Amino acid sequence: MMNKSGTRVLATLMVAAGVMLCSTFSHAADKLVLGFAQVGAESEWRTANTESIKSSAKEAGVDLKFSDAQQKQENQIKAIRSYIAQKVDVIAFSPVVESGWEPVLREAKAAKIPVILTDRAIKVSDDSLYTAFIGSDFLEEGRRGGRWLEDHYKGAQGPINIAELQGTVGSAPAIDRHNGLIEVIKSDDRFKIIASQSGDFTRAGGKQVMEAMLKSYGKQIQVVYSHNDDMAIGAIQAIEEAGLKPGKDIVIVSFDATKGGFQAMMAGKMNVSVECSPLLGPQLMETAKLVAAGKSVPKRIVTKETVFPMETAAAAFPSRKY
Ligand code: GYE
Repeated sequence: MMNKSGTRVLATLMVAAGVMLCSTFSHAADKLVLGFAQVGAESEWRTANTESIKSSAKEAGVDLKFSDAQQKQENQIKAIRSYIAQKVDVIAFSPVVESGWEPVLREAKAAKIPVILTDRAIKVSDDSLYTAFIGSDFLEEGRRGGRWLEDHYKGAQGPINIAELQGTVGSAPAIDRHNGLIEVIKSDDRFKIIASQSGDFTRAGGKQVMEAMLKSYGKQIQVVYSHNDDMAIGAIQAIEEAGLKPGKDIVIVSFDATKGGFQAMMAGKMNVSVECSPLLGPQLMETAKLVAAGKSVPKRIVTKETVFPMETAAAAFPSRKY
């Protein structure tokens, strides 16, 4: 038998449960609002990444607010601030560079808006400034490029001169694809990086830097280690215009494995492309929904990837999605 106060407690509990149910239901009826601050449209990889985010938001019924920072950190910071002002449910962004994010992320935290990083990592002293990071392991990608070189030049005599086309200065993929290569070749003194410069991940940048490097080093260059396919494609043009054969006179190692990269490999002009998947949209939507519902998610979600040497390109090409 329940006494009077017991009945009151039960009634209070039922009301509370009712309120909780109502708020859960009304929340579920609302669309999740996700503010996404994209880097730009600098490469084929990036275009595929944007497309993946937009189409998976639509499929997942997420209200996506999207902005393009034209490869400028200040624009990305502005976009994040505007998402905070609009009180979106979740903010996601692909940080153009690694450093300089603490102030704006502290603002998001103060506004209790969870932040998910996609594609590129950041350097912050306080890890609680973001909830999760979904993307590739660029250091491992760099090692894969380095290991392919070790394999390709097994038993060959040195020196093997490398010209490096770096991605955007200060960006996680540029830093880590460089460091991954160094890690593998540092114990093999045949390999020498004789030139290294940024082409900002663009085709035009790759072509321009390659032209200058060919002028300074000419036939001394045996390998081009390009941080993405777009710059490699630009470099291939410069090499051909200089009367040399890319893929033969100069070995081309690249990253992303986009359709453009595959076409270059099938034409025999690019020797290998280390895969980096831009198809992060579905995982982002899934994670954003969990985070908005207060569920815990893994801090680090690593993308699955492989390596495509040119001999494998024709067979793999038909099933490539970007
Ligand atoms: O490799 C490059 C793009 O962050 C992984 O950015 C991405 C890189 C990608 O511009 O093509």
